Amino acid sequence: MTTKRTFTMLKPDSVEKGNIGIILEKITASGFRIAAMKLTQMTKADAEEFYAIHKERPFFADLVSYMTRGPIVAAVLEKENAVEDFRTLIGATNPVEAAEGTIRNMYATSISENAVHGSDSDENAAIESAFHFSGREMF
Ligand code: IDP
Ligand code: MG
Repeated sequence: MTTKRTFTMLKPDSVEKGNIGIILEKITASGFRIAAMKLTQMTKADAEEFYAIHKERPFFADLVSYMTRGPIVAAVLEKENAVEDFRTLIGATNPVEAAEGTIRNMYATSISENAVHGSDSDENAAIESAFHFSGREMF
C-alpha cells in the first residue's frame, strides 16, 4: 500500500456526454470512497497551472482549451493503494491502448479527450487535491 487518497477529474467531455453518473458508479463500485467532490470549471490560468508540467508539449494549448471549455467534476478518492489502483481503473492515456473495461476504454473519445484524470503519485495527489479543495471540503 502506498497511499489512501488520489485526485480525479471527470473531464469536460464526460460531463458533456452525460457520463458523470455511470463513471462515478464504476469508481465507487471499484471500492473508492468519495472524500470530496464538486462540479466546477477551471479558468485558463487554473489549467495552465494544473498542467504546468506539460507546458512545453505540442498539445498544451489544446489541453488547456479542452479542460476549460465546460464544467468538470473534481473529486478526492480514498482506497488502499489509491493512486496505483485508480490509474489501473482508468487505463492508458490513449483509449486505443487502454485495457478492456477501463474507464478510458469505455468512455474516452481520443488521447486528448480521455474522459478522466488520475494523479500519478502520492505527492501529486496531495498537490492536486489542495489545488481544488480546502481542508474543510475534504471528509
Ligand atoms: P495522463 O492523464 O494519463 O496522466 P499525461 O501524459 O499526464 O497523461 O497527459 C495529461 C493529459 O494531456 C492527458 O490526459 C490528455 O488529456 C492530454 N494528452 C497527453 N498526451 C497527449 C497527446 O499526445 N496528444 C494530445 N493530448 C495529450
Ligand atoms: Mg498525468
